Amino acid sequence: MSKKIVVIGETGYGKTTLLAAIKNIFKGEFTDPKDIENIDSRYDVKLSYGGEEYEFFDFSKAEDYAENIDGTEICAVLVIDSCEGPCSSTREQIEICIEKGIVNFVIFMNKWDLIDDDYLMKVCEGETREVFDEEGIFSDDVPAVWGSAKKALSDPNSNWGYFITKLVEKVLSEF
Ligand SMILES: Nc1nc2c(ncn2[C@@H]2O[C@H](COP(=O)(O)OP(=O)(O)OP(=O)(O)O)[C@@H](O)[C@H]2O)c(=O)[nH]1
Ligand SMILES: [Mg+2]
Repeated sequence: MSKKIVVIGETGYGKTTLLAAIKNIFKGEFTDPKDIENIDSRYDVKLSYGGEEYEFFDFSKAEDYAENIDGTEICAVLVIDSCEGPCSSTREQIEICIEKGIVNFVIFMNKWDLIDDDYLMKVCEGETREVFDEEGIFSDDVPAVWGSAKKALSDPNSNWGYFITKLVEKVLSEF
């Protein structure tokens, strides 16, 4: 049976772009094939890794969270736009995941390409961790990976692609 992973995050933070990059780098397939250029479309990605099948679900629409998360997911990847930081929907989405029984989270600090100063990235990551702590998830246990989904999508063989590999391997190996 496939292991399931949900990708959550505020609209425009880069969930669908991240899934497109993952699909490319891990030579996965779309369970619902759509034009890769059309990043507004909702699609899910399936890939094989280490003899296991994994399915990633893109929950771009708020109502999807409650309906489609059933707690069997091995983890939720929270995509943060590092220029914006966590927002009210971030908290709401984390709460829904917890209510549904998801216990593992990974933070993807996206849009690193737009931020020159690592200090600002650290501040943004810290603000995101605070939300987890306030929701009762000990944030020291939540891995965070910095990267750029957009850069990784356009240049998968670059360091940007490597950060996506790191993110996915963390997700697949830890949970
Ligand atoms: N500069 C930059 N832009 C990015 C990055 N990732 C995504 N974007 C852009 O951000 C915009 C939103 O990306 P999407 O992947 O559609 O975001 P989403 O989270 O799926 O949004 P919804 O489906 O509306 O919830 C697009 O214009 C992307 O090209 C990144 O790493 N860097
Ligand atoms: Mg989307």
